[in-house]
Formats: sequence, C-alpha cells, structure tokens
Amino acid sequence: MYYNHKPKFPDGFMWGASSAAWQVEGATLEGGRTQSVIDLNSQTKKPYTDNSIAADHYHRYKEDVNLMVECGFTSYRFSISWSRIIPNAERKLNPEGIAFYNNLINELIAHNITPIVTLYHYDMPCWVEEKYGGWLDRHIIDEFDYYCRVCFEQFGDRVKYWLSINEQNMQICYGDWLGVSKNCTDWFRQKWMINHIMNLCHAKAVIACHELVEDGKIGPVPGYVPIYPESCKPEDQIAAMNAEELTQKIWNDLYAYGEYSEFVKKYWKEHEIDPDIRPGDMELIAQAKIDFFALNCYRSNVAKEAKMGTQYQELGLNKSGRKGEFVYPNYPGEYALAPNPYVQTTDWDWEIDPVAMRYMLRYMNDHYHLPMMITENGYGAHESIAEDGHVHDPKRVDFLRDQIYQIGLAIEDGCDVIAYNLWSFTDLLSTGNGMAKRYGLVYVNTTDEEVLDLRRIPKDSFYWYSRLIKSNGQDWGKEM
Ligand code: BGP
Repeated sequence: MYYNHKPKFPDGFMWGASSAAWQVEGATLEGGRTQSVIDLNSQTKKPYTDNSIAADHYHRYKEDVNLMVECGFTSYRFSISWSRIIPNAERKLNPEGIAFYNNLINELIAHNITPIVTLYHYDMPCWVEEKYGGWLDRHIIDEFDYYCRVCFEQFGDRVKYWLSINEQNMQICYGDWLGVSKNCTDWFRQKWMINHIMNLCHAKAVIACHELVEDGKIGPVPGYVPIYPESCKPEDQIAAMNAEELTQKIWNDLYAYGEYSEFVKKYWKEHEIDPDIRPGDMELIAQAKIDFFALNCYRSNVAKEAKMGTQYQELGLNKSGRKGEFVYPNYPGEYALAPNPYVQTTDWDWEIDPVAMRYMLRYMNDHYHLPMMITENGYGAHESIAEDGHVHDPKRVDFLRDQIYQIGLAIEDGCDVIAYNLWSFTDLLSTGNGMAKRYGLVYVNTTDEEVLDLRRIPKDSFYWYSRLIKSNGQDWGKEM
C-alpha cells in the first residue's frame, strides 16, 4: 500500500481497543458470578482452552489499564457480564460484580479514557436459559430490560456511550457457532423469531438508555463484511445484493429505520416463516432511535450467482487455523461466496482487505447518515515470544496501518467517524480457537495446553499504535 498524503483525523477522535467480558475476564465462578451459556460453549471447543481464566483481566484490570495509559488510549470498549451483575433468577444484584465494573470504569476515567460499554456480547446467563429455555421465550425481553436498566442506573453517571447487542446478525447467521441455536428444533424458521426477540431487547435497551442516562448515547454493533460481486455479470451483482441483505442489511435497516424492510418481509413470505410479531412490537421498535452505529469489520466477501437447481452447500468456517479450510457456501437462487484473488488471507482464511473498511464506512454513511465508531478490527495470528524476549508482529502492524489509513480516507470522503477501537488490547480468547488465535497489542503469556504466568508483554504493534494515536493519526511509523 502506498500513501501519498496523511489524512486528518478530527480533534477528539477516540483511539483505543476492544474486548468482551467472557473472552478477557476469566474468574467465571469468582466474585459471585455464575456461569453463562458461552462459558459452557467454550468448554466444548477442544483442543482449545476454555474461558475460565482467559486473560485474567478480572484480577489484572489495573495493570491492563496502566498499559492502556502508556499506549495513549482515549477510549476502551468492553462488555459487562450479565451473570456477574445478576447471578440468579431472583434478580438480586451482585455487589462484587458491580464493584468490579465500578472500579474498572473509575480507573479508566481517572486516566481520561472514555468507557464504551457493550451490554450483551454473546453471554446469556445459564439461569436465564434454564428458566426460559433460551432465546425463544419472550420473557427474555423483560429480563434483559431489567438487566440493562440496572447497568444504566449503576454506571450511567459515568458511562455515556452504550452498545446494545454485539453482532446480532452474526448470532443469527452462525447460530450454532455462537450458541444461540441451542434448544431450537427448526433453526431455519425459529432464528427469525429469535431475531425478532433480539430486536425487541435492543429496542428496550435504546429506550431505557435515553430515559435513564443523562446525555447517554447508544447504538447497535453489527458485524459488517463488505460484499463485492465476483464479476460485472449483472447476476453476480444481484447475488452480492442478496448476500448483503441476508447477512447485514436486514439488521441495519431495522436499527436505523425502526421497521422491517420489504426484502425481509418477502423472504419470510416465500419461505413460510412467521417471526411472531405481536401487537405493540413494531411501535416499540419504531420508538428506539439509535444515536450511532458501532461497527465490527475484519474482512470482506465476494459473491456470485447461485443458479436454482445447483447443489446447496452450507458455509463452513475455518476452525483450525490451517489455511484453505474455509468452505464457500452455495445458496441456490440467492448467492454463492467465492475466493477473492486480489487479497491475501490470514491462517483462518479471513481476507486481509483494508479497502473494505473504507467501503463499509462509505456504504453505511450513504444509507443511514449516522455517526459511526469502529468497535472491532484486527489481525488474528499464531504467535509466541521470540528468543529476544519480545513479540514481533510486523504483519499486524501492516494490517492496522493499512486499515486505519482507509478510515482516514473515509473521513476525508465525508464519513462521520468518532472512534477506532481495534480488537484486541491484550490477547484474549478467540470465539472458537482459545489462545491459539491471538489479536492483542499486548501478549498474554499462557497457552491452550498450559496455564503460564499470564504476564503482559507489549508487542511491536503496541509501540507502533502508541505513536500513531499519540499524534492523533499523523505518525505512521514510516515514510509516506
Ligand atoms: C467478532 C466478535 C468478537 C471476536 C472477533 C474475532 O465477531 O465480536 O467476540 O472474537 O469476532 O473472532 P474470532 O475470535 O473468532 O477470531
């Protein structure tokens, strides 16, 4: 990538990183926390370690915040663990859990780091699941509303940026992988009921935030994967549009406009799907006006025509970290995905495509005209400590430089971007690959096979990022 000028980032642009409670905290059964469904899910992903220790952030949050300060962070996006706040069905609050987040928030604020807090990042408490059998029961909407209100009441005096549900679209698209499809007998149809229930949870969170948090702002967190047509064949373009609808636009339209799009209504009709929309639901959704979009973007996709009558093929994620194991899906009559010959890939076959970042920001700006913040973007890799005691991650530096540069170009294009929070600050557990797939600016000394001393070692990318953010996006670390 060649840079011919330095784009300007706005004053007050927030620079930081991201995490999720279940992937970073550990201490899953400490401090009054009870188990969540994703804890159990993580135990089944062998040969990878589970999340019982993770990066041990629960015990080392002060050390972690000190490192953020050293790096120059002005924001930190993390999630609250529902079962740490409300550990059981009696709805009794857990003072130790509340104290943990109060301490973390106070520590951040004391160092001028703005907390950006996700309410739900894949971690439904086991007690909710036991009581209601999972996401299909509408009682969850009230439980979630209660939990969100507790968070707003406890932390809303200091936390002004809130995020509702992390990657609802991905949870619906990859239900098995993220544990949402548990207890479903007909996932193809029931996922749309669950999706509707999640939309109602999201709407309740938005409404409660505006009611309870003075100057509070809240937005959803879609997982965004730009989709390019494989060729200029018109049918490939329609396939790309279908893929875009079925993996992200359906969700974003609802968040922004407060109603289901004609596309999804037609899709339900064609497939005889009843999402179980009840009187009053759409009024509630319409009332929930979001303040911004928080966007997670790692990679891009290529779509091509999938003719009717061709063989159905489900998408297969690369779960091993051995290149070439991703299975491209074929959904007859809708779309197929294909490799992109113009980009490199990671060991998990994720496309390394910085332009996707600019594409996403332009697309979202054009469609929704709302401020945006990046809440995830990063490079997952196999890594270890080098003989000199450091961790050298030149590919991550290249990845981040190229991605952030494209954000700068999107800002020049007119996009209102207010923050960049990469994934992740310390190494933490991957959704399916334990510690084998590392994303951190800071190495955490532990492995899937053995729990080591968990000491923190800033990687080369930490120092590179630090220079960039302390100069508000001017010091790129090499000649431009
Ligand atoms: C996002 C999730 C994160 C995170 C990231 C990387 O979709 O919001 O929780 O894990 O992806 O994914 P993975 O850990 O599978 O590489």
